[in-house]
Parts: sequence; C-alpha cells; structure tokens
Amino acid sequence: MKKSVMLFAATFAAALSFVSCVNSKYANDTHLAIEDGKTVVERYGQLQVIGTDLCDQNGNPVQLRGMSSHGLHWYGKYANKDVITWLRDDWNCQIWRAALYTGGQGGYVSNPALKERVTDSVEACIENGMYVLVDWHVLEEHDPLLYKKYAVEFFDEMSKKYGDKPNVIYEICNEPNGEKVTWSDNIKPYAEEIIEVIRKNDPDNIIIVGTPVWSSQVMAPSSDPLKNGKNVMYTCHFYAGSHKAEARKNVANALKAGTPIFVTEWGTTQASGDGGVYEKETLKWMEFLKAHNISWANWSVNNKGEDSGILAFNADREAKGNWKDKDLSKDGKFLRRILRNELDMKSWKQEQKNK
Ligand code: DCB
Repeated sequence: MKKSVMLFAATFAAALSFVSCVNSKYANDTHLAIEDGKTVVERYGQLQVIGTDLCDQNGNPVQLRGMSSHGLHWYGKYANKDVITWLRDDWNCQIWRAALYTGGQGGYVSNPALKERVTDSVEACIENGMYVLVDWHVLEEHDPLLYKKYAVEFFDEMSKKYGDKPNVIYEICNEPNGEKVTWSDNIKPYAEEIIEVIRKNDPDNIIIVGTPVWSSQVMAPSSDPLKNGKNVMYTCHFYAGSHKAEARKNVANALKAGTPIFVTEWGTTQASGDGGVYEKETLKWMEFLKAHNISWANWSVNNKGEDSGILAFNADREAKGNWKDKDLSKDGKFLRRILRNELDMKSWKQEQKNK
C-alpha cells in the first residue's frame, strides 16, 4: 500500500473505533420521558454512579435532561404539577430542578415557608415518574458554610421524608463563589457534613456538590477528595455565551481524573442570564454533554423577559402550562426542540443554510 493510503486507512479506522466506542458505551440512552407507557423512573429506577457515569439500576449509563425552575421565591408558581407535567409530556423532560435560593432577600433563610415549593415539586415529580433535583441555591452568601446550620436541618428533613424514593437527587450547594471560598477550606468540609446527614436517612440517592467559582472549577475535588464520595457527583455550570471550549476542556480533564459530573444548571445566554441566545455555542455543548453522558437541567422557567427564560414576557401568568408557540421566548422554542430530540448541530446548520 502507498504511504498516503495507509495513513488514510489508519485514520479512518481510528475514527470509526472512536465513534463506535462512544456509541456502544451510551447506546441504551433513549432520552425519552415516557417510553412504551413507562416513565423514566419506572425504567431507570434507583440511580447509581459507576466510574464517572450516572447509571440506572442495572448499571447502564443514562443521561437525564430537563428544566430548572427560576428562584422559587420569584417564580415559584411554576413549580406546580400542571407545569411539571406539561414539561414531561410536551417537552420530554425527565428531570425537574427546584431552585431554593438560600440567602438574599426572600431566600429560604429569611422565608422558610418557601420549602413548600420544594415539596410541591418533589411530590409532582414522584407522581409523574420524573427525577427531581432539590437545589440548595447557594449564591449571594458565597460560602456554603455560612448557612450550614439551616442546610443540616433542611437536608435531614428532606432525606427523612423522601430518602426511600428513587426520584430525589440532592444538590447541596449550587454555586459557591468569591475569592475566599475554596474547595478545601469551605466546600469540602460543608459537603462532608451534609452528606453524612443525608446518608443517615438515605443510603443511596445521588448527591451533587458545587465547585468553586460559580461551579466552574471542576478539577478541585480530584486533588482533595471527599471522605464519603460514594454516589456523589460534582457540578459544572455553564452559560453558552460566556463559557466555551476552555470550560469543556476542564470538564473533560475532570472526567479523566475520575470526577463524575452533572450539569445541574446551564443557560443558552451569557452568565448574567441575559445577553442573547447563543444557539451554535449551545449546540456545541449539547454534543459534548451527550458524548460524555452528562446529565443536565436548563435555566430556567420564568416569564420575566430575560433571554434565558423559556416563556415570553408575561406569558402564562397563571402558571398552567399548555404553552403555545406564542407563549415561548426564543430560548424556549430552541430548548423545546432540543429536549424533544428535534434539533442538533447537524440539522441546525442545515436550517441556517436554508434560511
Ligand atoms: C447563576 C445562578 C443563577 C443565576 C444564573 C444567571 O449565576 F445560579 O441564580 O440566575 O446563573 O446569572 C439569575 C437570574 C436572574 C436573577 C439573578 C439574581 O437569571 O433573573 O436576577 O439570578 O440572582 C451565575 C453564574 C455564573 C456566573 C455568575 C453568576 N459567572 N452570578 O460565571 O460569573 O453572578 O449570579
């Protein structure tokens, strides 16, 4: 054989084996909220982490996808059964995230009644056979240690109440941030304590831990691991208009280092939650997350008129679901097609050409 032909053949074979290896590992992923009349929780059951993969009860890797609420103290009215069911049946969501802001004005610490929005969410998801992320939305307080006392009580109660349900996933600190907040001195000691509290009541449901700098420094846990990291995953958050190839490289490196990742929050916009919908950048991320079997929830369900909100400004004020095209923002229309498996990079590029 000529050298050039050989080189071509070798490259082709390598490419083929790469594709088939990705396909075979994640072949059973169907991305359906309901399949053959069965909900996703009926099919996948008790989740577990194997290596860096989120897996179903039989050890098959699965990728969950769905929507996050906005802050429950602002747009918590959408955390109801009608909307969550609509998201399952029309949007093909397998998961819902209930974002309980902890600090700040109106957050849980100053407004404990907000817990009802979380329990409403969990109960709707149990009835619907969906998974649910119980998100302790650390943000304005920067350091998860600040309200640890409240987190201990909250997660003790949630895990006592729902620990026997396979639906529940605990997200114990959304986005630690601030220069002084580090993995080793703040997040890790917080996480070890909260995990211990949860594990007394719930031996196995998945627990997700935030990472430094608004959940972007996903390499941190690998050099200083948790003492109780079984069935624990770590989160990376991204906003497609702000976080690009370098952020994906961090995630790939974290996976190589053995860190399981769950993207509990991401947006199509800039990190502010606004500034336009970055369709192409989003679809790059979608390809990447699918290839690495990383589950996700998108930010967010609201009608305030910000670009990362899926509803058009002031649409569905009664929070009933049953949305028509006119009720959705640009972001909402785009996201719905992604979740319904109607859009990927290839078809998007074709559409751009035909425009
Ligand atoms: C995260 C937060 C989330 C925040 C979104 C968008 O923050 F987890 O709570 O949501 O990303 O910024 C926004 C809402 C706004 C609301 C605001 C108030 O969309 O409607 O007014 O919260 O809290 C991030 C994420 C990344 C970065 C910074 C923030 N970053 N942040 O990379 O710099 O500063 O909130």
